[in-house]
Amino acid sequence: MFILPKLPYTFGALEPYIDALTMEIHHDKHHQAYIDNLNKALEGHADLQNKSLEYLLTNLGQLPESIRVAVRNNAGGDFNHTMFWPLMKKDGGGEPKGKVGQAIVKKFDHFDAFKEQFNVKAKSVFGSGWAWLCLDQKGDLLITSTANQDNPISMNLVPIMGLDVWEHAYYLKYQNRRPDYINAWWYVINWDQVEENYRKVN
Ligand code: MN3
Repeated sequence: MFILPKLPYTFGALEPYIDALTMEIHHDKHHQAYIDNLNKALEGHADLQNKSLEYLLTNLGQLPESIRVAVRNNAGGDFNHTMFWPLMKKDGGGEPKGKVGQAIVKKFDHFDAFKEQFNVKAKSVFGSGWAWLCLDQKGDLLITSTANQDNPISMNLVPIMGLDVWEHAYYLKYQNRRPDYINAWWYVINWDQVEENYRKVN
């Protein structure tokens, strides 16, 4: 059985950039629903119930066809949100230091150039999805996006930072203004967590 991880801060911790009610519904309702639906999909599949989310998402082609779409969407939803919560913190923001900061400057020349490219990617997701900073198989940084709850690990990439641009992540406060939400998100990003994710693979 998969269970909902605790939010590592209070619902209101990211105010005024992300409002408390959005955080509460996003975590307690949306994330919980992915977990409930994943557990339901895996009922009767004892061999898959104790696999990790990473295993499920990197072996989608091997799953029984009858549950493949449900697992793709809901294991993806669980994995993405579990990764997303610690990527934010109260009094976050600023520019990354450490190894990932160096790697970003090396790849994109300047932090602002990186930020601009990431913003363009996040704004251009059509419908629901995510923007990501990933490492490719050579260890090079790469900005990409996915639709729905797909995760780059299913495409042989390693995500180290991700931004949820589903409307449920911002609609209460920002309505149709996704670019305003994206701009606000840079004030709560937790670079320490991005650094930790980067160091796990570098
Ligand atoms: Mn979400």
